[in-house]
Amino acid sequence: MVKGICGLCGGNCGMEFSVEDNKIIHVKGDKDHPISKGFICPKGRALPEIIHSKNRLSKPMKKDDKGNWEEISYEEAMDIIIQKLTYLKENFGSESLAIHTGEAGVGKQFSAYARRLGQAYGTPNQSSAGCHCHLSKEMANKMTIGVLPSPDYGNSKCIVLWGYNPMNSSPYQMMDINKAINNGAKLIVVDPQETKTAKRADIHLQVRPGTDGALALGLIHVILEEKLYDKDFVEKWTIGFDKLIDLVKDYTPEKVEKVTGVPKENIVEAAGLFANNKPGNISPGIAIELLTNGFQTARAISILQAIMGYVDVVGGAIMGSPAPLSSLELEDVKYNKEPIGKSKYPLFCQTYGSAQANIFSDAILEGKPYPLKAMIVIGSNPILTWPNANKLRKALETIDFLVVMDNFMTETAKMADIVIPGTFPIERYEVWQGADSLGDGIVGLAPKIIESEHGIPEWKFISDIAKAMGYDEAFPWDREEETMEYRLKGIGKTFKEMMDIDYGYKYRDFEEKKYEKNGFKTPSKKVEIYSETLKKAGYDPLPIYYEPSESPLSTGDLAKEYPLVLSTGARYLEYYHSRYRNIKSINDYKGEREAKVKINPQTAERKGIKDGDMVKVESLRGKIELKAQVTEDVLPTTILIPHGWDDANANQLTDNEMLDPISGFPADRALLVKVTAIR
Ligand SMILES: Nc1nc2c(c(=O)[nH]1)N[C@H]1C(S)=C(S)[C@@H](COP(=O)(O)OP(=O)(O)OC[C@H]3O[C@@H](n4cnc5c(=O)[nH]c(N)nc54)[C@H](O)[C@@H]3O)O[C@H]1N2
Ligand SMILES: Nc1nc2c(c(=O)[nH]1)N[C@H]1C(S)=C(S)[C@@H](COP(=O)(O)OP(=O)(O)OC[C@H]3O[C@@H](n4cnc5c(=O)[nH]c(N)nc54)[C@H](O)[C@@H]3O)O[C@H]1N2
Ligand code: SF4
Ligand SMILES: [Mo]
Repeated sequence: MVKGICGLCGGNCGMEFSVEDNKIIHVKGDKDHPISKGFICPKGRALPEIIHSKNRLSKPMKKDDKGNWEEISYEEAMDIIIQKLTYLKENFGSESLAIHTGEAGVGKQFSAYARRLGQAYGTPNQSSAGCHCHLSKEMANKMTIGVLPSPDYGNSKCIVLWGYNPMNSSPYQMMDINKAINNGAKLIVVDPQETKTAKRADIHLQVRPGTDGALALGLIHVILEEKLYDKDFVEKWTIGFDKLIDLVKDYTPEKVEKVTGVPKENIVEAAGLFANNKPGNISPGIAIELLTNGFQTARAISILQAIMGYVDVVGGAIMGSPAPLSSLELEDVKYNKEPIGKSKYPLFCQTYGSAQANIFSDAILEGKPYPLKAMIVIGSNPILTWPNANKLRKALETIDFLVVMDNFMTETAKMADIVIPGTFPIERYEVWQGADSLGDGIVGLAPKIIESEHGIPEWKFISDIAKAMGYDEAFPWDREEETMEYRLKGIGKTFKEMMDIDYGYKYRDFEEKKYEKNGFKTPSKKVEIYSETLKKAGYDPLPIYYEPSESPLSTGDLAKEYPLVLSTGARYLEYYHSRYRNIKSINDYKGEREAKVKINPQTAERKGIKDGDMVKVESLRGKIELKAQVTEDVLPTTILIPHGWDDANANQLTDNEMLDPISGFPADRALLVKVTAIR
């Protein structure tokens, strides 16, 4: 048995691997891991089957003029790529190339290398899964309290899971959540769906999708009205509280019930529960970000937590910081053009030095703001995950040059000119980071468990392009161990030292109320209920609520034809975005072998739909056909569809035009659709 890290998701569970002849024979969760403590999920258990799948890509491939695939050598693939990148740079400027790393790159080394390649080549169009994940709420929290805090579940007295369902999405966190509940902590769930977790909650606030911002202001209203907030904290550590009082004045439980659909008694009760069971914390999930009002919603939720004084205390929301690894950013990079999206979403693009990939299809199809001619996509499957898939498909059909690096022939890889086989995390070294249940930061080096027999290590592919383009100075490393040595220098450890530790070491001990020493990491050093930064950038400085771009209230006429509110993408434990539909044990796990739309019995009856019937779901962007799952878990006004299925692609319904005005995030969780039975 060799110890290592699963790496298939961001959970970094500890695993023991039985290896024979460079093959993984068996895996099991390792009790010694300080965070996962022996837990593994169905994806982790299927790791040997995934890694050794016969469908795995094993050779670089090129599409010929007729659209047929031809296996080619790595050297030939490189020649084609280098020739094309040189041509593009000379004729259209470096900015005509975009480099995107997807979810598979989050917390993995290759996303930082890909950025470095983009910088060396001179394209500002570097992007990541952060264009539609995590960064909107992170930026909202940065601008409000300085960092996105993480909840200390184990010591909490009131846990609020807000558009977050860790039972499916972060199952390794359930041990701490269950422990707190067993110790008497209250549980509040905000979700349009009555999930298993919602069924266990003390209160389930079953919102209309996309109205979370109004609910947050309603909860603040009750807390202010009943004077339940932390007066000392608010006085000493916030700016703009008086303006908050004005803002929430109107958000009475009666009004908020009308907007959100949550009964007013539940709003009052939830506010009391959150305020009277100290300390509490709120976990905002992806659901509150994938909205056209997501950024301000994240701010309202952050402020609700802060005025209770729940930040940076045991059992509250911990303000940690990542381990100071050596940065892979090149310094003083100058670009000829701004990244795509900068003029529309300046704060987002500036904060993250990123383009906004959700509108790449417009740049490809219409040359707006300038033409995008080529893309290198590593560890992402945009056709199934980016908004407005019909438009994106058209764009990728017309793009001059598309390179996809993946482990499988995905819907996006099928559209590429060149496909490069990638590796899995256990086929390379990775630095992983996490925090134990006390909030202490842990950083570790995940060892390479087997050599890849098929794939090209991502860092090598990126580094080979860079070297062939003449950027040796920016990419001085020849061996993977050297790249890791460089990264680890920042934390004062050598590769060997880190390899000698099974599961990392604590780089930070938890310390309460760090803000008392240095203030909050905001311009005013206080919690910015009112944000000058937002005001200067032309946005509302307060956490205002406005209706989603499409909703029964904001677009009443549209709602006459498209009367149902659709939320897409709620996670299933066994699948990961578009991954693993080709893995037998995962398909067998619960027998969910196809996409199904969740629909309330009343709605189904009205439309003559029975459980298991095929139905058509249509939005202004497109339509898909899939099976109905008739269930009381959703309200009559709302339907839910999972994403990631190629034969019923939820993103054919989503939109890339009306995006969050601050972050450019798409409205994947609140759109209008109609459903009809197929006869
Ligand atoms: N198994 C598995 N785990 C994953 C992933 C995966 O694909 N599969 N993806 C990973 C990634 S990248 C991410 S970002 C996380 C996301 O993980 P979470 O943040 O937990 O997100 P979801 O499960 O997508 O949604 C959580 C809940 O939000 C509810 N919801 C839908 N619309 C709304 C709304 O408008 N308001 C509110 N309040 N709730 C709403 C859904 O019903 C769902 O129960 O999961 C990660 N973990
Ligand atoms: N409608 C709707 N759309 C959504 C969401 C939603 O809730 N609703 N959620 C959004 C969110 S939060 C996110 S994060 C994005 C994720 O969107 P993507 O980033 O596109 O994620 P995946 O579909 O998991 O695609 C990852 C690809 O990388 C490959 N891969 C896995 N590991 C590796 C590796 O180590 N190396 C390489 N080279 N390839 C690898 C996989 O085979 C897979 O094809 O989707 C977003 N899209
Ligand atoms: S939650 Fe599952 S997929 Fe994620 S690291 Fe743990 S075992 Fe692996
Ligand atoms: Mo995500």
